[in-house]
Amino acid sequence: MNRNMLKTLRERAVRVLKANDTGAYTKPSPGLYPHQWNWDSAFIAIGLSHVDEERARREILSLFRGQWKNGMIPHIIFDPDSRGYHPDPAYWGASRSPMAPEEVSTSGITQPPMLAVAAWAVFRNSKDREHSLDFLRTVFPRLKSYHAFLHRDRTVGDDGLAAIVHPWESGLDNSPRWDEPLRNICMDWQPQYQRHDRNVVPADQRPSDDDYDRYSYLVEFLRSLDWDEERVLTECPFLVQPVLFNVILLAADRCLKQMAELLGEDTYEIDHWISMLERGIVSKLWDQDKGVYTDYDVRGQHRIVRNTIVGFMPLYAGLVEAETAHQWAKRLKSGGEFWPEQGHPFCTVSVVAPEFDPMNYWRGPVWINMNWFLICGLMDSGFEVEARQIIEKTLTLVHAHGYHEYFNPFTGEGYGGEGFSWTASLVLDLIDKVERCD
Ligand code: 2M8
Repeated sequence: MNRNMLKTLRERAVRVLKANDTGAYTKPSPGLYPHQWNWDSAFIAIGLSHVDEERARREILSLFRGQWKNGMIPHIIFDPDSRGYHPDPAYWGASRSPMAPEEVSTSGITQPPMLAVAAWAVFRNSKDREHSLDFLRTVFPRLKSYHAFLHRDRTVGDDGLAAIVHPWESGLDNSPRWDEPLRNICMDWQPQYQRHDRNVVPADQRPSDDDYDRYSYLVEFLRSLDWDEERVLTECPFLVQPVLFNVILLAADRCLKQMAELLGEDTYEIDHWISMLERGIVSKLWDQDKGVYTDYDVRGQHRIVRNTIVGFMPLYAGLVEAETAHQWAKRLKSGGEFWPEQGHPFCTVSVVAPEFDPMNYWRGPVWINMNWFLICGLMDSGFEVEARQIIEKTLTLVHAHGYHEYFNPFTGEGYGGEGFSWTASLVLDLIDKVERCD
């Protein structure tokens, strides 16, 4: 990749992040997402660590403003001055829970726990050793309490896997993986709400009305339980153990363990979480017939078999044997399923799957964070050449089409929110990876 291109990409990425910066945290894309999101801030901090480490630390610290007394870090912390997002704080009614923080308004659910991964990356990329060690000392107990919440309040049975209670907790909201568990919800009432997202983004790029009815119904249902986690787990009609969420939790547990070792903290509990999760993912989510990983629908009591990019995500946590990793690397590259000929890697849903839609949100388009997970996984598994090729393709896509939320895998056209923060921040991280390889 030529230096000028990398320079331009870096400058533009920094500009996007500055434009979305509120000082304490960065909005994902202020028009569409005018508040702070959990895993967005984690991705953002990873990118910021390459340009401004103090600001990267602040991005992470800002998320703890919203931490609940049971350890949960909510998926949204609301900006009191921003309107025009559904569901708003009143609709969530999070304050009905005695666990919710008093000073800020938040949602009542969480998101994939990328935070410890980000905190560890920020620490490792830091040049200011003293401040970054102080930072680790501050975040460690809070992160541990977040992970304890997930391992304690979000596990069902004894398989060690964390369960989610809303598709928004998966981060891949309208993925075809949730179609069936969502349709199986019997809605006892019609939720009352108004969508705002389609004032900003065309309808064919966003979830359907039926999806939104079910998302909103679930929020109303969980609100009616006053967000009592015990009741949430036993009564919520949507309960799923997702591959990606658990793979991220495992990677994050491992980062937490490294922090503990560095700080001289006991690792007994974390070691237990790690071994339970490793076993749970491999024994429950591996689909021998399909040769990929699947999610598990706890309410329906069966695996969710859909042909999406998520099936390959255990590469990110190094859970895949060399032979399988080799086959996957080949499958991802050839056959046009996830990487169309003349097009851009990776489709979030296989091109041959009936649900594939190149324009609609999590139902086909390329997302930079999904590419990033696979790039990291390929690199860690020794597939440097393949990883490098995907980095180049990803950076070329953003260079040609801009910092969009997601992209058409055939044409590269950008969709969704404009000036999207995690696209910008992960571009910064990919540039760093390229420069390290050179
Ligand atoms: C999208 O989700 C939010 C709800 O959380 C929405 O559609 O309103 C998802 O892509 C999610 O993964 C992301 O964190 C969020 C903000 O970028 O937007």
